[in-house]
Amino acid sequence: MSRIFPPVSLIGVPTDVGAGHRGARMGPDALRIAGLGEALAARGVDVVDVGNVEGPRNPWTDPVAGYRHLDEVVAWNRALMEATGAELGKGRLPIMLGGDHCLAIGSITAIARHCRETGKRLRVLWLDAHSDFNTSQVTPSGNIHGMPVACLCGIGPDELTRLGGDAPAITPAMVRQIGIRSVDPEEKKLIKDHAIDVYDMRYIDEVGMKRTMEAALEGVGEDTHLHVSFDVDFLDPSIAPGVGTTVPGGPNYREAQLVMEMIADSGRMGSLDIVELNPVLDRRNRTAKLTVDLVESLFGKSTLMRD
Ligand code: EXY
Ligand code: MN
Ligand code: MN
Ligand code: MN
Repeated sequence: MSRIFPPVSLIGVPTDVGAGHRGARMGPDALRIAGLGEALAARGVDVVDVGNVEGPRNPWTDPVAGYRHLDEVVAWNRALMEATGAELGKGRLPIMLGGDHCLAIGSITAIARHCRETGKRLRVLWLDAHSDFNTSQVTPSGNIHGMPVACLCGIGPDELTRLGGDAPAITPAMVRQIGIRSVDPEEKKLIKDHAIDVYDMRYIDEVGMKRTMEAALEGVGEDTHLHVSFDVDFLDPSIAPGVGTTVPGGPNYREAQLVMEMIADSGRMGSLDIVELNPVLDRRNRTAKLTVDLVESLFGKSTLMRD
């Protein structure tokens, strides 16, 4: 079944100001060198690479009041929010090439505004080893890539929670987290208090990835804008070593392919973050190449023989 996909805009976001390691700033070019644009074009997708968003250099300083590089994170996310909104306004599917996961604050703030304007219901699939729901009071690191979901749900500094004007940008009910296996103790309390739907690796072990995805995609329909925030550390480090915060025991290649193919089958993906790829920690760009392979499955490449 060859499906027509919306036109795509690649937006490079070369920053690691939210991370505890430097190097994710080279993620956009690693994905380009791995042939992301060419691979999608070969599938008949109309792809435009709009280049990179610009922002301040990484000052590489210690956290202040529980936030590392807050001003720089705000500047990058403000610029990305504008760039994401511009591509959505043209009816294109923005793919954010990260860069660390703090960038999801800017992309999802823009996507939530687009959904309000177009009357769509937003569903966020958060593919990650981490819940990214920390706050300045409980963070173990001060790294804002561990905080985007909390910020998007209105818990964080006004400069980030109100990036798009109103707060919260999204509600916890819009979020489904898949692949979670590393949550800090206080963060776990916040996740429970806000009733975020988390499909952790224990759940996936027990019920399998097919049933997990059926549950996470429950209720997704014609009126849904599905945003996929794909943190590459979602994957087991044995297949994806090129990330800054590896956690053993992630989904294997086939489970990851099934996740992407079931998202493609829904036909509702309207935007995608690809984050936390760190070429400094990779081996001959293999993690970027795997990521491209998985993104092709988001655009209809399938191992299904009955098509
Ligand atoms: N929970 C830890 C922290 O907040 O520092 C680790 C967060 C890693 C976040 C990466 C992007 O997924
Ligand atoms: Mn749209
Ligand atoms: Mn993350
Ligand atoms: Mn992560």
